[in-house]
Amino acid sequence: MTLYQPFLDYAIAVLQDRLDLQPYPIPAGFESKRAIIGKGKHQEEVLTTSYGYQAPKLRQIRAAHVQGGKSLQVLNFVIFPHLNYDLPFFGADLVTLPGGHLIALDMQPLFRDDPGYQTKYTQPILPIFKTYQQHLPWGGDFPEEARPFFSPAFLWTRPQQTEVVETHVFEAFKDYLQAYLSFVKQAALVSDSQSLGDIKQAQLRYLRYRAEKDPARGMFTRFYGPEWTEEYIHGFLFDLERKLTGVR
Ligand code: DBV
Repeated sequence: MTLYQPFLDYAIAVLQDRLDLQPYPIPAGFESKRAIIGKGKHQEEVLTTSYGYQAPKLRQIRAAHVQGGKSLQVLNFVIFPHLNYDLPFFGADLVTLPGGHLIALDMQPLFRDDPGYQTKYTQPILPIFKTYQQHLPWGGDFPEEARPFFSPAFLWTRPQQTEVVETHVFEAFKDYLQAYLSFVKQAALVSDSQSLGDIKQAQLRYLRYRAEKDPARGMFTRFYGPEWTEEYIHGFLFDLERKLTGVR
């Protein structure tokens, strides 16, 4: 059992329990991908597996799970709501590299600076955030340009010990996901055209940023080559633009 497998298992079980979950198509060749990296005694297999679901209010629920031995484990898990809901994105980036663990967990807002939006989607999360803050201190250096995409309840931390990931981070992940699913349950259809336009723009802004700045691009390119990587990013991980234009 690798470090983030329990996170993935938990998420899928809870989603199945609380949503009318359907599969979301994963383009051929991207469900599972292997490479051998390193030389001689240091050879290691890196396996990337993908998971995709959808639900009535949620356009795409997807996960990428990278397993490459003790010092290379990643679970990137994002929920993209349909464009006729003002729901935030659920974003989890759980990363273990030779240098240590890097954890990002948030309900990523569509409208970061709108007080009404904060009241609706950030304030209810702040008590959960504060519960974990003492065990999961702020992770420091963080790309300034990414700030608009995170809420004030952004859990960003770099635990030294794996045990902290297995305990506090796992508990935080569960609480954030449960809270997100409560938001989903409550979310009402948006129908006025001004709001719909704003949501679409905010979704595209987020999506373009993430596709362009994907911190995993370098890693995937080294393992699987540039062609596979770009297609994985634009055709699966961050696919909204293609889905909107119908380009394949
Ligand atoms: N990050 C992804 C996807 C990944 C992934 C799809 C499937 O968006 C993994 C894999 N994240 C990943 C890896 C690293 C990070 C780092 C492998 C380490 C990169 C490296 O050090 O080589 C949150 N993830 C990060 C960082 C941040 C995030 C802030 C540090 C990167 C840096 O310092 O530049 N989550 C990430 C992020 C957004 C988000 C930037 C922006 C909206 O939601």
